[in-house]
Amino acid sequence: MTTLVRLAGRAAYWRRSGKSAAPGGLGLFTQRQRAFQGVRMENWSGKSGRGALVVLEGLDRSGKSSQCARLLSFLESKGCQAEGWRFPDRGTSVGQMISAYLANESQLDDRTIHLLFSANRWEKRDLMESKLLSGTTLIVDRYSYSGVAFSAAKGLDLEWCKAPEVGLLAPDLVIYLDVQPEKAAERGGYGGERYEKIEFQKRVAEHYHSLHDSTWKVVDGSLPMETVEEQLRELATSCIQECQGKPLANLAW
Ligand code: NYM
Ligand code: MG
Repeated sequence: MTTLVRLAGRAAYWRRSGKSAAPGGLGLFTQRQRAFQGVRMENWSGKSGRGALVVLEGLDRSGKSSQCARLLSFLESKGCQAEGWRFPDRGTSVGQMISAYLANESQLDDRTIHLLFSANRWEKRDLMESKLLSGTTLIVDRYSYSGVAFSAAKGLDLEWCKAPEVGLLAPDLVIYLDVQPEKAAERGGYGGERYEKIEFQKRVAEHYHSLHDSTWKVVDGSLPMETVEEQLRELATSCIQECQGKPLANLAW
């Protein structure tokens, strides 16, 4: 009962903005899941179409990385050409500066680190575009929305935070894994990096909420892992099929 009340509360939270958010959008799952078992995958290799840009967002320890990995292996097992990406990409020289900052090994001004996170996406933009155009679906763990939500949670102006993201590729699908900050904090490995504090994560959640629009799919990340995984499979499958024939777009907020 308590759980039901809490879930209803979370759904209402995402609907309240009047932008028709998504938990309700997943209401048809039981029925559609059955149809999904038999989905035909022959159109997935992207020979004629482009890949989809699928982004997972959420608080630290909301389960994004595990779900990205699960989704990727599912897609690959179905013959879909797909790659897993994440931001920050700590493998570049910009990414190494970000990584040192997150590990509290260096100090940077709030605006400077914000722009580095953005630059880290810009340095990958062309490669992302060519992968997508050649038919590869990208499953991306964090994107511009993390950039804005985390920096705005420090008190930076929201519009200022959005500006450097304009012109990056627009995702075909944004999935938000909704987990309450207190729940996320109970999960293993929490607290090791800068930003992993409950009060801060609450502010990040508020900014995610103000950023989301009706295209986002909000999935309850506190459900069992397999349930979340199933929902993500269906969302990604539909997205990959629906984006065929649609041109790539730029992020415009
Ligand atoms: N983060 C991530 C930002 O502050 N801005 C960004 O643009 C991105 C992509 O970095 N706490 C924050 C969110 C996380 C941290 O991400 C590292 P991860 O997914 O824990 O490696
Ligand atoms: Mg983290």
